[in-house]
Amino acid sequence: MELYLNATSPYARVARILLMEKGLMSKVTLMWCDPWADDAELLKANPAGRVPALVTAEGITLSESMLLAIYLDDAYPKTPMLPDGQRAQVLHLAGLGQNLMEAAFNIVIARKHDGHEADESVLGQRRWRAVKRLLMQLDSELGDVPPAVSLHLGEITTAVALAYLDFRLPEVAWHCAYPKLETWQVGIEARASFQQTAFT
Ligand SMILES: N[C@@H](CCC(=O)N[C@@H](CS)C(=O)NCC(=O)O)C(=O)O
Repeated sequence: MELYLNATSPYARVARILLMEKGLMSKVTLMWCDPWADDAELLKANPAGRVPALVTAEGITLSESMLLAIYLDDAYPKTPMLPDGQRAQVLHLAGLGQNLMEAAFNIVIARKHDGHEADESVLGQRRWRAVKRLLMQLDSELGDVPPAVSLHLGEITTAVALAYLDFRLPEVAWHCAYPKLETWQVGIEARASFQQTAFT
């Protein structure tokens, strides 16, 4: 398999962590690229020009981090990331994490193109309200959950989204507002798959 990625994409980090947690890294070549530069090889793998993109061992191209997760669990069932019997709960958490990632990413991209004034636009304010509501909900759901023994897609997506906030929007300072959520996050971030994929 080939995984197209860069070091700053939260979506690509989710895909890489999935591969690591499932013990599949020896089957994957990491194809580092700049998705913003219309990289020709990336465009072949994903005409949208977005990372992550995965080329399967059979040469089938896949995009969208959540779809990659579904494919990987189906093709390589060992260490499932969408375990049977917990699927609704896992997908629920993955949705919250993905929405947090999306809101934060859109704030960052809007700022990159239009400056910090973008935060004041109708869409910018809507994104910020979403970030605040999602953090509150994640704290209420995860604040008392003990650190995971084996990770699932919901935990990976949420922990990467929180790490992305620290990386790109540290002013959110969610650690102070939600110390119990911070304890949960610290437990997940201690894992080798998170340590080895830290944002740079
Ligand atoms: N929904 C997609 C989002 C992927 C995405 O937005 N990736 C960004 C990097 S964080 C990208 O490649 N952006 C380049 C572009 O939009 O042209 C997923 O879950 O994989």
